[in-house]
Formats: sequence, structure tokens, C-alpha cells
Amino acid sequence: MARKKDLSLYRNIGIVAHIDAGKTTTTERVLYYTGRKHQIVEVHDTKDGKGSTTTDYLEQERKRGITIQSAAVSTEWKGHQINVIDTPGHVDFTIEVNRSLRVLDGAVVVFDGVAGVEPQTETNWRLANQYNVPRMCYVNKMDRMGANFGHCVKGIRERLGANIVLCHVPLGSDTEFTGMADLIAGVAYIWQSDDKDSEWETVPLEQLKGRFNFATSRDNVWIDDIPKLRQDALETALAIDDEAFMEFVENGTFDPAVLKACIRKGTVAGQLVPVFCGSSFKNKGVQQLLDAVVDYLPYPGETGGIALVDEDGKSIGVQEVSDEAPARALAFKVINDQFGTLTFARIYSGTIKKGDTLLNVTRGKKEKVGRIVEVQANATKDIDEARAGDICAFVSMKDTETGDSLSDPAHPALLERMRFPDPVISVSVEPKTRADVDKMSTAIYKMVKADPSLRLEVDHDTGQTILKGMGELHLEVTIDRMRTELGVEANMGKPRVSFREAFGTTLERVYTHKKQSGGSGQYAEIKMIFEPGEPGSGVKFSDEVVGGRIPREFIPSVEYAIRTECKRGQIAGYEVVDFNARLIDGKYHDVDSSALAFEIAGRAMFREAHKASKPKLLEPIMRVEVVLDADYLGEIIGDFNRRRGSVTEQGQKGPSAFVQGFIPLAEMFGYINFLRSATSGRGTFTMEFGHYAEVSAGLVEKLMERETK
Ligand SMILES: Nc1nc2c(ncn2[C@@H]2O[C@H](COP(=O)(O)OP(=O)(O)OP(=O)(O)O)[C@@H](O)[C@H]2O)c(=O)[nH]1
Ligand SMILES: [Mg+2]
Repeated sequence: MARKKDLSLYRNIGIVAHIDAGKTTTTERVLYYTGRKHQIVEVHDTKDGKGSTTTDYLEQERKRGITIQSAAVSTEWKGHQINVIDTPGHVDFTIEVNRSLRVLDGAVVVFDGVAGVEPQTETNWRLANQYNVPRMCYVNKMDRMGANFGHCVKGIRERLGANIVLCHVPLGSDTEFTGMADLIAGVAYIWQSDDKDSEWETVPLEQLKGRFNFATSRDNVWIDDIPKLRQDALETALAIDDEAFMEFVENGTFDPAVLKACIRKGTVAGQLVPVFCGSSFKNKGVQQLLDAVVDYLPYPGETGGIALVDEDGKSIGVQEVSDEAPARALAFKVINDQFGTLTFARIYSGTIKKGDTLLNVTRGKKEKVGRIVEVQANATKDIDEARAGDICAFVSMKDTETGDSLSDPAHPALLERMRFPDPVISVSVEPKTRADVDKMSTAIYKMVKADPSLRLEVDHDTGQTILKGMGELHLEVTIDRMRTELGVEANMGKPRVSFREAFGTTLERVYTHKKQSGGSGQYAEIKMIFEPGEPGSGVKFSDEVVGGRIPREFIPSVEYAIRTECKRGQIAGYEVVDFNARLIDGKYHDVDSSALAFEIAGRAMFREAHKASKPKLLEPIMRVEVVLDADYLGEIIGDFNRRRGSVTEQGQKGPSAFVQGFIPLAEMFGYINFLRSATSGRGTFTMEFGHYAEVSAGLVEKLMERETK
């Protein structure tokens, strides 16, 4: 069967932003204006459990009024197939943004017109940079009191470092927001009302002069500046094409089609970021945004193919997006519910049909494609095949996990991997009732399999199940979803910090394991060097034994011993990270040496070496931003210091003040309560993981004492 719609008519886009910027609200409008939906549901109207927006359908999302998991919807706009993924803005669910950006071709970054650039916007922007995702900006909430387009645009330029081309200028703000001037088309759109079906009038820019007299003086300045801003926007865009640029500079003329082509070329190449504005809530600007998605964001493959890698993750080529090439897809999300397993995949090349067999190249296992479905938020529709550029889901795959490469078995290939964040916080989890005991471990395993930013461990001392995640909300939501989706109830212990341990110095040691008890004994001697590694370098083991001084078959036992024993450091039993373990020499005995003897030696060696290396305790340090009334600034800054933190930046954000800095996670529990009482309930904060840092020696004991309470 031939392709129904040409690839150039596809747009796979993500909507990303800081929490509450209006992503879900915008997605609802997109579905409404494209005719997919006949009613709009407001995010703040879903808390009573009656209604639901299309993309925030989980119980936990409705109750909290926030997005937790990314949800995909498809729709059509002016002959184009638009696949949209609405992502969460809360930092605890950043994995959802991460995996969406990995498989999308473009992104719309949404801003709250009052708050401007916020911490999660910066994080998501960096992620989009990592994955080379072309993007455009949408300054939403222009109808809010204090909305300040200029402040937001300045943030996009300065804090995100974007080379922007200003496409829209708002007409008024707050209750006076009535539309926008389109600097590219040379016209303004003026809405008659806030109603979702309100019409807009299209007016040449020249006719705007004298038409408005806004209460906020900066809103009038925008109107006065339109000729100059337009000149700037056109120059920035046309600079992509030398010839068009010269024509414009010399004669002041340009071809509108060439202008658009320039913006498209610049955006797709990541050189330009077009900026738009509107108010999704007041139904202004969403249709224009959709036009821009079609005009400027890339179709699948327009930015080139996907990198192919070898087993070490090194790039070895590129897979072009094409129907004719062998089938290659990346699984980016796995969900389990009462209906079974759904494996979401982005198809990069080839065609995958119902009944095909694919090879999971990451795991070396074959997977049968039983059913293929198109997913519309929480509804699925069976389809017979999926093609290059598509995002679909496979039903009932057995072994495939997030990040795995699926491929035509005759042409196996690994696609560029996804990167997952490290969990920094942990809780113990216990079944709530006897009936939950048996089911809990399977259920929790399923939750962890679906979310690569969770980890499951067993406490060595207590035998308790330990769940690690990105934050308190993340863990709470996971346990609650286990109840609603898998019917298993569990209780969570107090959240704890995921500390880590490291080697303090390089050292060389010999360890001899010798045991003589009647018959054959045990004998193994090893000589090793341990070196602290760079942060993030992981645990590396190297076998540097020469001349058969330790028989080959015993060396894996030493490596196994080191890799398992390092899960439990000598300071307080936390995982030891980032070191090189070099096995350089040893001795054996023909009769008494065995794999077990070498393993025992390896374990003892590790314990002794780590203890002797002046080990370090590492703690997660969080990047914290507090937004508050300037009156409370002094108190909050003083508190940063009390919490062993440091302030890196402070300033003004619209009508509010902000403080940014770093605070150890160990000092952040219950921060929200402190902030509320210190700011009479008017302060808000966000935090995300920054880095691990050494705990000063004098503090280790005090911290550990507090932890074990
Ligand atoms: N005044 C105003 N409010 C808006 C606008 N867009 C969204 N909101 C409101 O802002 C709140 C958050 O909107 P959401 O659409 O849930 O924001 P989000 O970006 O999806 O949030 P998360 O998914 O939790 O990160 C809701 O109460 C919306 O009604 C807007 O254009 N103007
Ligand atoms: Mg949302």
C-alpha cells in the first residue's frame, strides 16, 4: 500500500514548558479549532472528577490540575497531519519531556506571559538543544494582569540564548489584550470577543496607528515600534538567504514566499526561533500558532535522519527517514494497564505491518507485532501498518523497554540512545494489607519498567523495598497510580536523600584470602589500584594482569565482586560511584584457588580499599528558584544560607522578585511549609537536581544521624 499522505505533510510536535504555562490548555484549543473536539474543558474545572481535558485524563492529573504523563493526540490542520504530545512541566516528571523530545521533530515552547522564562523552561530548552529539536516560542497568558511580552522576549534572548525572529507583537495586555500584529504577514488580527468562536478582523499594520490607547504605557510603545520591529524581523529572517537579504537592504522589497521559506529554513536548522503570542484561555492566537507549526516546523526527516550507534553508543552512521529503508523504530514509552502492555514507538524508517516480527536489537530478542494502534490520549484505534515518520504503539510486546531499538531482523541496527536522569530521593514501600503482599512486587516492578526515572532496590539491612525517584511528588504519584491502575495499595515511608559515596584518594592494595579447613582450602591473592573517577564516569574495571598470574577464568569473579560490593559503601552503606578499579597482579594455587575464593577476595579488597581511601560522602544539590514578593527577600536569602545553600542570582520577574541558588536536597524537606509561612502564602518555588557534591567531613556524622532517625 502506498503512503496516503506525503511525509512533507506531517508534523510531530511536542508542547513543552514550565509547569502551568498553559500547555494542556493550548492542546485543548488545538483539538477544538482543528475540529477534533466539540467542547473545550478547562484544566481548573476537572478537580471535582467530573470532566477531563483530552490529554490530562489520569485521576492524579485531574485532581491536581497538572500534567503527569505526556499524552499524544493527532489531528489535521489545512491538509497536514499534526501529531501533538502534551508534556508535563513539573520537574519530577522531566523524563516525560525527555523521551518526547527524543522522538519529536519540533517543539512549541510555551511561556507564561507574566512569569517569562522559568527554571523548567530552561531545563527543557537544554534538553531540546541536546536532541537538536527545532523549536518556536509561544508567549501565552497575555490576558493576565502583569503580562509583559518584552520581559519574556528578553528572557528568551538572554537566558535561553535564542536567535529569535519576532513574528508577533501583542495588541494590549491584561484585560485589554485583543490580538496581535503579525510582523511577517504585515497585518494585525483583532478579536471581537473572548469567546472560543469569536471572529477576528484582519487589518493592515498601517491602520493600527491611533486605533488603540492602552492603559499600560508599554503596550502603546509596542504599537509605535511596529515599523522598526518589522524591519528588524524581516532582516533577521532574510539574512538566511544572501540574495533576498541584499534585495531587501538595497530596495526594501522582498517576496513573501521567500520570507517564509527563510524562516522555515532557519528554524529547521536551529538557527532561528520564531516568537508568537496569544492567550489560549481567552481563545486568541491558537489558529495562528497552528499555521506557524505548518509553516515553520520540520516534517519527519527534514532535519536529517537519526544517528545509528555501535554497542558503546558511538555514532556509526545515519538512518534517513524513508519508507524504502529497512524497518527501524525506537521504543520511547511503555505503559501497563488493565488491558496489557502498550509500547509506544517512533518509526524512523521502513514500514511495519501487523504480523511482522521485529528484532529488539538492544536486548537481542525477537518481538512479534500482534496489533498496532494509533493512540489518541487514552483511546486507541487499530491500524494495519505504521510507516517512517509515524508515532504509534504496539500491543503486548514482551521484552521491549523504554529506549530500546526495534529493527527489521535482517538488518539489525541500534539507534541513538536516550539519556535518563538519576533519581535523587528514595522511600521505603510496604504493602498496605495482607492481600497486597503478593501483588506488590509485580506491580511495583511494572511501574518501574514504565518509568526509567524510577529505580527499585532492596535495603540490605532491613529487607525493605526501596523506591527511588525524582522527587516527593513523583514517588507519591507512582504509588497512587499503582493503586488506580493495578489495584495494589501500598504505604510509603519518609522520603530520604539518595546519598552516594566515592573514593577519596588513589590507592594500591594487596589482599590475600586464605582458608585451611581440613580437605581442600581456599586461596586467592589480588593486587589492585583504585582511582577516583570524574563525576558521572561510572564504575570502570580493567584487567591488567599479565603472564597468567591469575588464570583468566577467575578474573570475572573479581569484577563481579567489585561491581556488587560497591553498592554498599563504607561510610553509611550508600552506593559507591565513579571510580576505576584496576586489577594489576595476583597469585593463585593449583588446588585451592577457585572462582569463589577470588570473589571473596574481591569483596574484602573492596571493603578495605574503600575504607582506607578516606571515602567521601556525596549529596544531591538542588537548583532552587523562589518567586516571591520583594518584601520577603531578606528572609528567604538568609534562609538559603541556613540551609547550607548559596544564592547565585536574584532579581525582578514581572511584578515579583526571584532568588535562584543551590541548596542540598537534605535541607529541602518541608520547604513548602516554611515558604508559605514566611511569605504569607504568596511565595512559590521549584527545584531540580543540579549535581552531586561532597559533604564536608565535619557534617557527615550529623547528617547520617538525622537520616537514620
Ligand atoms: N489567564 C490565563 N490563564 C491560562 C491561560 N492558559 C492557561 N491558563 C490557566 O493556567 C492554568 C494551568 O494551565 P495548564 O494548561 O494546565 O498548564 P500546563 O502548562 O499544561 O501545566 P502542567 O501540565 O501541569 O505543566 C490553568 O488554570 C489554566 O486555565 C491563558 O492564556 N490565560
Ligand atoms: Mg499540562
